[in-house]
Amino acid sequence: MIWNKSRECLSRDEMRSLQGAALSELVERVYYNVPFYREKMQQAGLHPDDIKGMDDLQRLPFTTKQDLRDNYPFGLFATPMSEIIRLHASSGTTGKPTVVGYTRKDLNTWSEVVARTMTCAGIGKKDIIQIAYGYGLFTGGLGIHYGSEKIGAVVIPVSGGNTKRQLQLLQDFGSTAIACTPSYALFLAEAIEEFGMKPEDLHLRVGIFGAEPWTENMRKEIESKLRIKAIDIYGLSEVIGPGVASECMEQNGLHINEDHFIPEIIDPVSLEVLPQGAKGELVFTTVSKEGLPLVRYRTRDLTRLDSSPCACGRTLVRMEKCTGRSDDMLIIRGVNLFPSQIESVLLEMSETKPHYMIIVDRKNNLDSLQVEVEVEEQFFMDKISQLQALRQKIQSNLESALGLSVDVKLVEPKTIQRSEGKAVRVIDNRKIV
Ligand code: DLL
Repeated sequence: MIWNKSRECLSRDEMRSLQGAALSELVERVYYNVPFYREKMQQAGLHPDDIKGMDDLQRLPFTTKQDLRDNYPFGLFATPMSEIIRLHASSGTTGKPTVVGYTRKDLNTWSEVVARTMTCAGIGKKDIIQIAYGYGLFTGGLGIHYGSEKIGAVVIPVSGGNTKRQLQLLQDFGSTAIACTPSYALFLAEAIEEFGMKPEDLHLRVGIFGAEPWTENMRKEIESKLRIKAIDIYGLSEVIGPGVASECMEQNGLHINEDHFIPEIIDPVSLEVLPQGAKGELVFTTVSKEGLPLVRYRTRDLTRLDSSPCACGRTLVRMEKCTGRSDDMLIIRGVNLFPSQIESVLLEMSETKPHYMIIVDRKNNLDSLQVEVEVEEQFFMDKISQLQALRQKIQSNLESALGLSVDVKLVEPKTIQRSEGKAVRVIDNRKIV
């Protein structure tokens, strides 16, 4: 089954000409509606008439997360707010999140691309899908929700966490498909054993896992422990959310919905476009989005592209499973985290020094986040209860800024190793890559 043959099975030439036409239309739209893009194009000596097709894509300037931050919250929107009907957000590099706005057409596009993702994974009308991605500002829950409704599956909008209830629903409602992060899938697999349940008692047959990097080994473990097919799905809020790319049943690269999101691979240092097949940073131009269209958006995700034919019949280019990034963003329990977010919380507090170490671990398939923080000498002279209160204060400030639980450990001044070059702020013991 293919959801939309007229888009997913075009010849390479047909796709390129469709993309080219959509690209020149997009450039015209952003030039006249978004001052940021107009200025950047003018600085580059470009006018919309110069962008006639795909050959001109490389002439356009890049857009970064910093640009979104500089124009926080709605400065890059290309339609009036009256046309926007939904907002989502993801972590920014410091205090402010990255905000994404959708028009009604954008929500329809999103449902369409997620419906393709579901179909890619062999999920259809007869399935009961348990959506255990978080609902809320994060795009995972609601994104998969609308796509699942579009294909006509039975949707269980349980959201993330509450493992006992997840297990109960899996059993009582007979869920045949599950959507969550791959690490949570492994956690569930172990919880099933702990609760004395057996995977063969469940009806689960497939899972769509993403929002964080995972390895082939994790896939094998999930597939054998849960006795399901584990499909990798990729997306990012800025571009739309889930639905950007998905593996098909061949499990050999993720088909990118390139009629909506044109991919390029660049060298993250020289910013040169790399030839097909080379590994580099993935860049997207969203040609059909209205609310927040992005021109050559640097995802920071590292991968390579392959447009050779796929046995499934889709001709959409495939990206290799993504395992690394060209920046320092961490993904902990599916939540994006930049070390700079922690730093900005600590800098705002007079009691702490901006010396800290982030220690990430994965125990029983759940990520844990510990932050060691240096505090002023005097606090170690104080009563233990005062030290405890300070620890609690830092912890709750961090937790509310990050949306993640954090274990804070206070250490005396000068105990965190100073580095002579680039500061090492993160020890990641998870070994995902
Ligand atoms: O994680 C959207 C999503 C939700 C995708 C549910 C798949 C399933 P953000 O929170 O903006 O959006 O995080 C985007 O997560 O740039 C990647 O670094 C990482 N990421 C997402 N999917 C994958 C994946 C959602 N399958 C960031 N493999 C992206 C590796 C992934 N990394």
